[in-house]
Amino acid sequence: MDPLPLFDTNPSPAPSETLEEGAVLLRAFATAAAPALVEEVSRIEQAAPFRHLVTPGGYPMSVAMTNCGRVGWVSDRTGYRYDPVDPDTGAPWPAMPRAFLDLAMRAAAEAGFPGYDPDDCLINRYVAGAKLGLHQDRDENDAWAPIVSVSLGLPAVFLWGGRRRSDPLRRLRLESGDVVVWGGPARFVYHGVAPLKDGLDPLTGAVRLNLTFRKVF
Ligand code: MD3
Ligand code: FE
Repeated sequence: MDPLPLFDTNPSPAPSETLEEGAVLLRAFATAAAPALVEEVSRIEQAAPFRHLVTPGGYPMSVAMTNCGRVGWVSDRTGYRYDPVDPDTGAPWPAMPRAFLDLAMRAAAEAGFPGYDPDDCLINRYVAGAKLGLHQDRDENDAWAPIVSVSLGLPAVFLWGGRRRSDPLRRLRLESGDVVVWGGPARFVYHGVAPLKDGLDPLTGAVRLNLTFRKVF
């Protein structure tokens, strides 16, 4: 009998795939946990409702957002920041659920970033037509720790380029349960999400949810 492959700790059905140095795609890594994660999102939104943040330029984003964790990412006319208080409720953000933390830690470790301890989970909610323009995530002080992204519900086309806005874009279809870990040298690539196509997902209905875990401090 063959020895057990003790070196392979990947519990996902599909092998991991390196997108570029520092960026790892874990197909279906969150599929088993997905119903529990979606359930936690509905609890979080009861305390910290989804809202359309306004950009510094004055336009409401088409993606609705909320957060859980020690801080939350917010945007308003004054700029972008991580805030320990939800400006819409005046209360601290809901605590990060154990199931969120557990999944983010396992995914980060799988991608080569052990001991991940995220401060924020930003939750993005897309309906048909919602999109995220090309941007970099650069409001975090820790520039090496990964951002762990978990897709739930309707599929989306994720766009990512390079460290310059003008770098060519690649397209990647992300489906429910897919996880991408962006760390180290991949941390500052430009990325965005193409307008969501309408559809119905058995878990989320007419919606795509994306969790992005962030190490802020
Ligand atoms: C690559 N969210 O919240 S997740 C965001 O699907 C964001 O909602 C998208 O971009 C979404 O900021 C994309 C994948 C992702 C997230 C953060 C990254 C890729 C990244 C940060 C650096 C590089
Ligand atoms: Fe981003």
